[in-house]
Amino acid sequence: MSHPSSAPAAPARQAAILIVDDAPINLGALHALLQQQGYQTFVATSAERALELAQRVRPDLILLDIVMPGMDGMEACRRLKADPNTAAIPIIFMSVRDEEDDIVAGFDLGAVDYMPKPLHMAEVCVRVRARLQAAHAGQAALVDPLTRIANRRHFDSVLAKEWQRAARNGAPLSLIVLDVDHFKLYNDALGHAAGDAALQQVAAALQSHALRPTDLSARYGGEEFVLLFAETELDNAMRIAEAIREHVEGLHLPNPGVSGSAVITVSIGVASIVPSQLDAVETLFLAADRAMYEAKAAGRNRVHA
Ligand code: GH3
Ligand code: MG
Ligand code: MG
Ligand code: MG
Repeated sequence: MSHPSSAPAAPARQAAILIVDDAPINLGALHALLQQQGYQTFVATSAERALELAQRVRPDLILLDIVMPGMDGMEACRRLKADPNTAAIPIIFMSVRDEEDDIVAGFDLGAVDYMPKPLHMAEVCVRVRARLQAAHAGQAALVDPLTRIANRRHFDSVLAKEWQRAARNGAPLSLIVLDVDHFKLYNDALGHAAGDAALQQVAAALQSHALRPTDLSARYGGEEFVLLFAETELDNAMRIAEAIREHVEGLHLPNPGVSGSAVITVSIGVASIVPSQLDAVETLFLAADRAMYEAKAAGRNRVHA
């Protein structure tokens, strides 16, 4: 697909839609319609093939037929929702079986919508657009608008899940809590806009050290950030924390509010725990937070555990 070079702004990324139906005539009609609407489309004529494609292309939306030979759409939905890589993809069921029971079962499995067949193409367009917008808004609710990394709400929900998972697996969970040093003085000297820009740079530095898909960096509030590492021992987390501390210092963002040739630095607390059923999830956070305050008290621009 080509875009006219005179376009005023870069076009938003096309949403990718996976269409799953064993009847080629339905598949063809939906494919033509959605392509014409400007979506990137992928098609599968079986649930097995759909699962494979969903893994590979991570579509933004799946239109899923229910009655298919082999695995049916209900089972495909169950498997998509059970896999963390595909669980968040919204699914719209399509079926001639429009009895109430099927609709309820579909929603129970985590589908976001249900379109009875025969499909009306104008209605398909409206529903697809509505679901993509809702998913986009849902994503936005998890992101800090200034730094574009995860917000506190998202972090808290991931921490709760990772805590449970680590408790089941007997694996260590590590947490970094990071606070920008003398940031009030930076704001006072250079203004709030410069402060915002500095926070964006610190967030980008932090995120560049969250390398594995399960590592999560987040802005916890103000000038405080957190980084969560599953299956990570304390000494590894300490190494990463030290690399982040050096990285931020190396940004050389002068802080004229502090005497001398001071630059923006961060104080970092690190904690690691193998969760048990007896501990509360707050334990880990409190330990990292305490270590961060020790780093402050010891002179800032350092890592404590
Ligand atoms: P310390 O080294 O002890 O952490 O000192 P500090 O000045 O960083 O700590 P303090 O808690 O006194 O001040 C935090 C400052 O961070 C005050 C606040 O204006 C600033 N801040 C918090 N959120 C934002 C933001 O979103 N943008 C900007 N520009 N400043 C922020
Ligand atoms: Mg069918
Ligand atoms: Mg603070
Ligand atoms: Mg601070």
